[in-house]
Amino acid sequence: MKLHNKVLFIFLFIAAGLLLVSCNSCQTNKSTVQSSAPSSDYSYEQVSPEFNSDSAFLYIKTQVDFGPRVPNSAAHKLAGDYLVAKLKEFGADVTEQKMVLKTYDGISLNARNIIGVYNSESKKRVLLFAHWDTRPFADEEADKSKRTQPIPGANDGGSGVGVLLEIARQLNLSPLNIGIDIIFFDAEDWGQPSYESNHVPGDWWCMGAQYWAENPHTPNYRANYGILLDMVGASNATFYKEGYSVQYASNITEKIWQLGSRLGYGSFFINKRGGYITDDHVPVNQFHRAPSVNIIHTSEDSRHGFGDFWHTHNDDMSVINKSTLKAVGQTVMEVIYLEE
Ligand code: AHN
Ligand code: ZN
Repeated sequence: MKLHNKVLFIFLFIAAGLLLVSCNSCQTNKSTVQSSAPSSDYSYEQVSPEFNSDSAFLYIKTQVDFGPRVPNSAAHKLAGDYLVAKLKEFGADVTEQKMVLKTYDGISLNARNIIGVYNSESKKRVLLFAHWDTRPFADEEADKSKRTQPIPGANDGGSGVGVLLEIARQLNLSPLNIGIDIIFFDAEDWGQPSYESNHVPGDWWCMGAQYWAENPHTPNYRANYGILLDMVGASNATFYKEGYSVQYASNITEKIWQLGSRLGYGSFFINKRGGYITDDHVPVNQFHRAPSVNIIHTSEDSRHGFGDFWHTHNDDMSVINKSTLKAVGQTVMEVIYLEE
């Protein structure tokens, strides 16, 4: 080998070496948990695609912009049509249950449960659900004159739906082989207002979920498990292991809380028991449609345990926080993408 060929050879050898080193370094931040996430388990590698909290935020804002989604109102009709259109856009087979439900005060509600199905043929199924209606009365308002007006329902109603719409978008981009059913239940929030003194006996909360649990969209519907998202968008939200969730679905409850921590969201998923909360997962559990977990924000800093803005006019977009949406959305996605 001539001298200048030798120099060229050595040069190429060094250049190739440098290229290798730079390629290795550009891969170091791939597929590990985000470095911004506090206290994450760095040995855990996320399998699910990235949940986009900007997208979830926008889906909440769009719902809120319709106005309060109270059954029988124009805003309710428009918001319902929007949810059907989005689920279709994201590749789900959409069916609707339209039914008339009687309230504690004898009003007939034109209610709709909105159901998006992925892989209807699959036997292994996961049910993801949230309520999409908003409370017709701000009964937790301090000012009595404001209590009879409906709430914006950004967190209570909007947040669970917004997170599930973003999961639907991701399911369309990165399809799973298992079956996924997304249900937006109506008429959850029509419980008798706390300012009324004459208590009317009956189950006035969760009426859409009760209807579906008794009359599922497919006969003998069963899912391996279910996850309910209720009030999952507020800043510094805390999620405790809710009573019925532990009673009916302890394994999946443990799995969700463990994965939440491993992904770096341990400040949201608190490893402690919470109270029993009447919510849409109760009829779903009681009728054995799916052992179901409720991810619901509770805190000790308010009178009722659901945060100061709960069932008030303050439940608007200003309470919604993208870090919370990300924590919940990514954790739920991790649970379902691990099923593959
Ligand atoms: C009760 O207050 C009995 N259950 C809470 C369920 C709920 C209302 N979730 C949102 N709004
Ligand atoms: Zn509510």
